[in-house]
Amino acid sequence: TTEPVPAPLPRFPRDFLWGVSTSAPQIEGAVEEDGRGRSVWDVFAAGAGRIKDGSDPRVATDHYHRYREDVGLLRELGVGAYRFSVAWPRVVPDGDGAVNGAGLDFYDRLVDALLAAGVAPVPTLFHWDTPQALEERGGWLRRETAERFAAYADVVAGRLGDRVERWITLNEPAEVTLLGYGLGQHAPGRQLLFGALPAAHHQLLGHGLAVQALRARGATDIGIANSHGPTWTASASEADTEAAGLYDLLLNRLFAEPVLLGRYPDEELAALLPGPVAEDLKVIAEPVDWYGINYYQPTLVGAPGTEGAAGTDEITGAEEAAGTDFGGIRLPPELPFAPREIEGYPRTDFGWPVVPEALTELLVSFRERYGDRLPPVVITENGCSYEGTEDRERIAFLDGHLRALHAAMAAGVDVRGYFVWSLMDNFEWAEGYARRFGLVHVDYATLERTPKASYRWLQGVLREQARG
Ligand code: GBH
Repeated sequence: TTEPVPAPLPRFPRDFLWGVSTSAPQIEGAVEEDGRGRSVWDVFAAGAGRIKDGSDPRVATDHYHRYREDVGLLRELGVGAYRFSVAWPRVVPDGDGAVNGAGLDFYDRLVDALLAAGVAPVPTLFHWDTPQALEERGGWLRRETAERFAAYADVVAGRLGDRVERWITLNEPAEVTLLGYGLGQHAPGRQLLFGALPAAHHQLLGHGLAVQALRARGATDIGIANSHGPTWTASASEADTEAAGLYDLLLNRLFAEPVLLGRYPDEELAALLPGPVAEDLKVIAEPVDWYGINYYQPTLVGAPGTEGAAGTDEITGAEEAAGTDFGGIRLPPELPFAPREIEGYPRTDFGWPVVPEALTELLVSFRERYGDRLPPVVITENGCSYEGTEDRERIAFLDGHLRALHAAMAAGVDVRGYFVWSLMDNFEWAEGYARRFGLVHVDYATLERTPKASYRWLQGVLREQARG
């Protein structure tokens, strides 16, 4: 079959930052090597039935041993930047106390290899791998964890700060709160529902304290990577409008507004949070140099109830009582909102709707909501899961989202960079290795890396953008 020749992408600014993202627990493996401590994901995955394909992150893509090859793939791809995460339990095995020099050495080697390849390192300090020892003392439900996180941030900046310019504090505290502490479908597997809210506050506090620690080490280019997507309302009914508003509050505004505006979006909700909240907000609102957004899809939300709830099409009464299926996540029926199926768009292998224009909508709405309080934006993750190495669907996905991003920029949103999730197939959390988000295919039997069609495509885009 002859494929239509795709129209060239619009031109992005010369200094636009092009990158790809990964995270330590999803790629590194080597979980017991060189003094690394256990993370909540090691422990969670070891529990029966937690990971859908019965796998675990012990080997993952073996990046810890193969990072030189992976840096070669980055160089060949032609990206200007690589977003990876530093594993907290590699650097501070117990989360508190002794620093593991051998763990820091790995990131030191990685950063040097990246710089030698002409790729700017963009470390994220926390991508969900809390040291298990801290979790056993309450994890992010406790204030102490925020303080320990800042101490760890200081250690990493002390070692890498002479070569790293851009830093990211946290990845998606919303997911850790909801999936990890609220619903128990991610590590640490706690099912506290609204009792998970302290984990949101303490992560945000940890972010603010880490910004201060990085600044004290001279860092001038700091951001956070929050997950956001537009919330679409199922109908104009009062019940649906209220439910969608609450969802938007919890998944978008709760994590954006403390950072950008120095306040929580709702008084009642703020009253549920621990600590001297007003004082903490001053720390949380420590200015960032840019705001990172991970975008995957919009969410259509209505009031709970059976009608039209996502995944209920062919479901029996008993299954329905267990809740609705939300992109692989089971939501319990007692939540005050219910995601619905979005009809009329293609879907990824994961079942997530592909809606590029919702990225434009999201960015324009952020600009409208937050005005000049919104610093320059970087898309710190965007991508999709599809099988195979001739991944035309991934190319269409990325092409569509880059056009949507450009449209937001043309509409006046200051966007400085775009990172594809992910460089290579990896450990997709509770899904195990079954979902493939990579530009590079990984054969998990041999750990062989094979660039997919999308990798070649992006390589062409980057060459094209670099010209003229
Ligand atoms: C990110 O989280 C993570 O940062 C990254 O580690 C992970 O590998 C990657 O994305 C891919 O999952 O039912 O269609 O509405 C993603 C956060 C929140 C995105 C839930 C998808 C539900 C899809 N996700 N959302 S849908």
